[in-house]
Amino acid sequence: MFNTKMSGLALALFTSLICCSLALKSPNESLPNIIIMLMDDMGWGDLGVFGQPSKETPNLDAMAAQGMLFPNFYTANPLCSPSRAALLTGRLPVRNGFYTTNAHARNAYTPQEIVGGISKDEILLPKLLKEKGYTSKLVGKWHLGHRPEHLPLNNGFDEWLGSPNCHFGPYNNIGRPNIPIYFNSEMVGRYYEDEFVIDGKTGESNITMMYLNESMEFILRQSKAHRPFFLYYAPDATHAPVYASKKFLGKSQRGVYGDAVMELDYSVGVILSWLKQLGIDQNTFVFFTSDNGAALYAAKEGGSNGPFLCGKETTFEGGMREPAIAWWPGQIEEGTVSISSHLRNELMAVRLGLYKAHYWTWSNSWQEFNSGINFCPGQEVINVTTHEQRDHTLQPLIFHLGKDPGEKYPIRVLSSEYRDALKSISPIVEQHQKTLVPGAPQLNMCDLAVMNWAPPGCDKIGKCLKGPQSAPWKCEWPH
Ligand SMILES: [Ca+2]
Repeated sequence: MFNTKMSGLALALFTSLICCSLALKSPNESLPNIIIMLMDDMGWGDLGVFGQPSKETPNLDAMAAQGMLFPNFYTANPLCSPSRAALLTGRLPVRNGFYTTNAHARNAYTPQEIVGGISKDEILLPKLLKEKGYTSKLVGKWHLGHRPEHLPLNNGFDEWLGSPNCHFGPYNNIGRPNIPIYFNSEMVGRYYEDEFVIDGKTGESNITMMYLNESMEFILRQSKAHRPFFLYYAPDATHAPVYASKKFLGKSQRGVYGDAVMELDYSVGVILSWLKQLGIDQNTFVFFTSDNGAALYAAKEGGSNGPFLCGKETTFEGGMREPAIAWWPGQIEEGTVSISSHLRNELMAVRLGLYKAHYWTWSNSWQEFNSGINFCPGQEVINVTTHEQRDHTLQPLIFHLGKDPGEKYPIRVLSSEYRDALKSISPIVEQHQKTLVPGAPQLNMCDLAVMNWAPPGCDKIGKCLKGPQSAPWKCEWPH
């Protein structure tokens, strides 16, 4: 929500780890490969290592045992596009333009009709790495805009297999086109068609396996060529409509969502084994996380945020705190846990040490809530999970996340603990507000003419469609 703001913690961590490592190495030593595994809508509570009772993530649990677990890791934003834009730019969505000014504190992203996308003025991680000689590949969902200038190969990546938008559908290709799948700079098909089918009834799809094979082929090719690589592995099977391949369907205790988690866990295991088999594990930094918390409103198609309040689309812990594991044999000590205090500040909420202050609260509107959309099912907390945007800026709600990770018991305003916490947090908020230079908002305008009617390469496979005339309007973001 303040989806206009957030922390660049994710990228700051990667950058500090990687830059330190680069600085420590002599010029003769090869540069470390980098793999960021970004899950879609997977929650903190979906991993066995964080207590998921079904214990269906043995590979991620082993990865944590061999590496470093981050129980306090935050995304930049509780929604796909702004979170991913922040990850790749290292800048808050309000700075990199992934927000809207059409209404106050709304969640905005890049559906097919969005006109904007990642600004040409932003510097993305693969662009920085290219200067060091890296080859970069995206496997999976992009979500930083789907018009040609916004696509991955025009923003620092060398290769891509995946889609520019969420795999919503199927559509009829008349009022709305099915989302294309790209191979590098040209489309090779559309979701729900040919080999990219997702069976709406069973949830069966081979796409996660396709992404795994593509990732392994890329790693092998770079390894053989002795070229440093950056693999941004961003499969989207845990985003509704969730899907899994036949081998995994029905195997979990948690329905198709759990099957998708099992398949992704399997894929992570295969990739880590592949690195070992190729003898490059000691020279590859792997970081696993998710773009936002589990979508509780998706009911059985959504995951778990463990003990945390609410989920995707909210700035409560369930929306912002993500599962995270760093793995780099020989560099990161086995079985370590990082609980270092960190700072995350934005207009809606700020965390400092164990204290979190909410300056605004909102789950979703009464209108939406009454129509059955609930971002906090079973977790209504009076004056906290509010259904109107409630302004607490004069007297923020403060929680102690150590004693109260579920954000259910605000600290009494008249207590010395409250006064002390606020005294520490206020200067940080002031500093943030004083230094904030908002980017031009990219998520304000929509237009049906910009949808994926005729992406590059459509003529070669007979998949070009005819769209309507341009008729832009101000996008509406309901929550
Ligand atoms: Ca997401």
